[in-house]
Amino acid sequence: LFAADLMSVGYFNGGGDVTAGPGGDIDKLDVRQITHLNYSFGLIYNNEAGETNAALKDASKLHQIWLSPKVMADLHKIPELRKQNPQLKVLLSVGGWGARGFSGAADSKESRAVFIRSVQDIVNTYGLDGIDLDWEYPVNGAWGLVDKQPADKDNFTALLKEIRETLPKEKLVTVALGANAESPKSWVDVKAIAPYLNYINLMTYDMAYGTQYFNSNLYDSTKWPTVAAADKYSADFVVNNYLAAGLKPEQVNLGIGFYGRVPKRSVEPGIDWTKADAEKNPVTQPYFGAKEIGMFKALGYDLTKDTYVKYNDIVSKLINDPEKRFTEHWDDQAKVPWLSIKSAEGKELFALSYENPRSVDLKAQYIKEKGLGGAMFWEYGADDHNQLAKQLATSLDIKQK
Ligand code: NAG
Repeated sequence: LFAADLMSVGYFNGGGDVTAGPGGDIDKLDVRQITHLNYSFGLIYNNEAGETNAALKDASKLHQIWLSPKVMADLHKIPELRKQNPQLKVLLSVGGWGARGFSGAADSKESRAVFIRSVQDIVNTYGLDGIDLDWEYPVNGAWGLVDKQPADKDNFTALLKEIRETLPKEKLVTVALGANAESPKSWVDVKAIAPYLNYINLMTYDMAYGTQYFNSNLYDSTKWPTVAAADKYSADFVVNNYLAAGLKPEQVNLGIGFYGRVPKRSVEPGIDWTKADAEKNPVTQPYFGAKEIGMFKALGYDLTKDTYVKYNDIVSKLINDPEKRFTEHWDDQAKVPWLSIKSAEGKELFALSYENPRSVDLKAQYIKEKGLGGAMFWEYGADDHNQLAKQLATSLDIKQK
C-alpha cells in the first residue's frame, strides 16, 4: 500500500495584501518546494458602498475578476516559472481578507455567469491549472467589513457547482475556509460544496485574538491558557470541526502561517461576550505598557493597526535583535515557538508566537496521522531563505520528479 502523494499548496502574495503588505518578487520564488502555487490575489469588480479601490468600481465590468498590472505581469511569467518544476500546478486565488464583491457575484445565476466567464478567460489567457476562491466570509462578511447576506451560504454552493460544470475536468477548483467554529456550521455548506472541489484549504491560523495568546497552536496550552471559551482555538480543534461537519480528511489541507502574531490581548482588554455587561467587565487586561508598544513601533509595527509579523522579519529583527531583547521558547503542548520580552519590572511577557522548522515538521506529522491531503501555507514571500517551505516538503516526503 502506498500513501497518496501529499500536497504543499503555497500562497504567494504577488499583488499586495491588506495584512501581508506589498506584493513580493515572483522571480525569487523557489517552486521546487511546493506542489501547488496559489498566486494571490485577483479581486472582484463590485458596487459595494465601502469599496475604496477605484479600479474595482467600473460598472461595465461588475462581477468580473480584476487583475492589477503587477498581477498580470507576474502571471505572464508563469510559463518561465514552471521550468523549475514541471509538475507544479498554478492557480489564481481570488479574494483574501477584506476583498469585496463575492456576495454580489454569487447572488444570481446571471451574476455568477459573468464571474465564471471571467474565470474561464483568465485560466485560458494565462494557461493556469485552476482557480481558488478565498471568500472571507460568506454569511459573516468579515464581521460586517464587507457586504454579506444569509443567502451567501447557498449561493456559494451554486457558484462552486457552476464553476465545476463550466471548467474542463482537469482544471482545479479549490477554496480557502476560515478557522472560525461558525464557518462549517452556518457560513458554508461544507458537505454540499465538497463534491465540486479538488481539495479545501483550512486557514488554521489568526487565532491570537480576544483572550488567546497563540496564533496557530496545534493544541491548547495549559501554560498560556485562553480565558474566554469562545476564543479557545487550535489547529486540531478547527480540523475536527470541519471533519465533524462531514469533510473527509483527504479533502482537507492544514493551513500553516509563515508569520507570527502578537496577541491582541497584549494591547486590548479581553472580553467574554457570554458575560453580562461584558464590555465594561473585561476578563483580561492588556499586559503591554508604553515601553513594549514603543519597542514594537520602533521595529516598524503599530500594534493598534495590525499584529502580523512575517517569519523572515521574526528571524532578522526579533530573534537576531542586536540588543537581544527577545528570548526564544518552545511550548510543548501548543507545539509552536514563541518569544518573550522583559517588562520594566523584569517580568517575562508573551510577545508573539509563530512557526519555525520544528513546528512545521510537527504539523506535517499531524497531517500524516490524521490522513489529511496535505498542507497549505500563507505565504511564501514571508519565508526565510525558503526554510519553512523546504522543511514542509521534506517532512511531507515531497520529492521532485
Ligand atoms: C487570511 C487571508 C490573507 C491574510 C492572512 C493573514 C489567506 C489564504 N487569506 O485571512 O489575506 O493576509 O489570512 O492574516 O491566508
